Amino acid sequence: MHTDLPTLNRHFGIEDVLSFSAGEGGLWRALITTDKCTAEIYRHGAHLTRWRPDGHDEVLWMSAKSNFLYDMPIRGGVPICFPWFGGNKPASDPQGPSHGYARIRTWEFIEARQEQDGMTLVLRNTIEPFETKFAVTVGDKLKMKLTVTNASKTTATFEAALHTYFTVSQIRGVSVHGLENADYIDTVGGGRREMKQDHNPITFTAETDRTYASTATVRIDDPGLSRSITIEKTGSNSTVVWNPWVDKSKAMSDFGDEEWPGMLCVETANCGANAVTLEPGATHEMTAVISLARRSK
Ligand code: TA6
Repeated sequence: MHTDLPTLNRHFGIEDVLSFSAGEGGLWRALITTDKCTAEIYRHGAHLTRWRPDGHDEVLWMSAKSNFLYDMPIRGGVPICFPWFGGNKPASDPQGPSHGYARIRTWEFIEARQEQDGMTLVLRNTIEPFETKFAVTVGDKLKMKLTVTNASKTTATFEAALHTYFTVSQIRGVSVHGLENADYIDTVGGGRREMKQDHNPITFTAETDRTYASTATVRIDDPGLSRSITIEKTGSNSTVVWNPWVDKSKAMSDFGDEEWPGMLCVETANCGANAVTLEPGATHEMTAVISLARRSK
């Protein structure tokens, strides 16, 4: 583990491309600037907070009220939910945090490399009994890969999500395509209602909190920003769609009361019935590739 920023910069820094510095709250972060994009990723939670491809608006949404504290999650960007999702903590850890430990742990930068499709950073962490790696490639696309290895001598089960917050112009004017006719669990209000999406795309008129059983590519159409965002994935059987709307936004101290119209979460996940069980020594990979296209208003 690098003990100080000068050492980290000597080891991985690339002049005018990749540097490491103290960000919000003094938490260490990598800043990436290439001809294709700018990006920012924190060591805390291996948390990608910004990705803006050249010629586009910022793609990831961040709350102006986010915490940047060593024992709290960052609100926005791409929180890594692991080794459980939401409140699905194991009986052995009844006080475990919402969405598990990965997003409130300090990860370690272990690799930085310039590739054809962008700048790749790799971070690692041990979250017993798992060894985890998070590789993020930022260019004109965003590629994320969560690799989980069962380092124990018995089978182990986990849930995971790349809980991606997207910037949208106005949630009421956005539609989500690719989940038509898919089964989902509606968890608004803490319930669990088994539902099925009809043949229409998803549109938003109230708090929305749904876990879809789907491996499909999803597209967010945002006429207000004249763009669509496509999320392709592998190794993921769940897609979570979330907007907190009015009341839930007010109930979160790290989420501005008026921020909900400008964000939408579409999360690449394995949760609930799609939790992953690994034999000793086995490895699972989940990837998401996010790309943008311009669309007429
Ligand atoms: O992904 C949807 C969800 O599970 C919602 O139920 C809501 O709780 C959201 O995650 C944020 O959770 P957090 O623990 O980050 O406040």
